[in-house]
Amino acid sequence: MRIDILTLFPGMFQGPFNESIFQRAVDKELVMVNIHNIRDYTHDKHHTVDDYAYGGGIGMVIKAEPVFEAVESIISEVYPDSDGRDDLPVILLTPQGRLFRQKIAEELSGHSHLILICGHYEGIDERIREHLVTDEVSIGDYVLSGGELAAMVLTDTVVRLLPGALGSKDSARDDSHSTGLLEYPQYTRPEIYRDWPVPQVLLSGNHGQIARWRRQQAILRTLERRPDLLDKADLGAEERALVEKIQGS
Ligand code: 6GU
Repeated sequence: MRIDILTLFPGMFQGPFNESIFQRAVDKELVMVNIHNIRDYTHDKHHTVDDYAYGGGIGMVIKAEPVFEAVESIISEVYPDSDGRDDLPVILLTPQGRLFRQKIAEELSGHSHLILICGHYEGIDERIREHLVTDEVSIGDYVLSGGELAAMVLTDTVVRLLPGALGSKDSARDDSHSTGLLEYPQYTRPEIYRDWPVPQVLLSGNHGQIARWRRQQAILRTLERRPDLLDKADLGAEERALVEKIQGS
């Protein structure tokens, strides 16, 4: 997968992409991430990326030209023989976008190429939204000072889903949210820490019993903390009945 990120603050992407699972995915060539400074696509002496808003008001607006030029130059570099591809997501990170969820990450992880545009200041020229962007994504109902952190969140979430990114010991299968449930509690050695023992069932060696306990814990935990998730969770008839019994009592 190739991910191109357009930003006014390329330095923000230093640290997070050079560690851990993400770096492993880069090393294994599962993903290539290119950070582009929007300022590099300006032509005037002052490298102007923003300007006053027509109609007045406080705050500056990101200009259309450098953003169009950046996206078009990436597309002509990657797809020299065509005008790009109809299915290439060009995603604007903005609090006005659709709410980012695991489902969207799964959908995006199926593409071979993503272009992400980080919004900033008071806004971005509306023609970018209308004629360049194919999707707008927000990572939650709060306001960040820019789309960069949101782009990192999206990139991290998508990259760890790529086959091979997690290594054989880890797995995305039981992740909170991929099952529609929160994850079950985990323990490692020692068996008793202070006077807190590990639940006996986990030491039993009975894999069927352990699997059932974990599933039950995941359901109870979701019921306690995020009951809103249960409506859409993939539960068996017995599990559904258990939840309704607890909810009803
Ligand atoms: Cl994508 N951008 C900004 N600026 N704030 C946000 C956001 C994005 N998602 C949540 N808050």
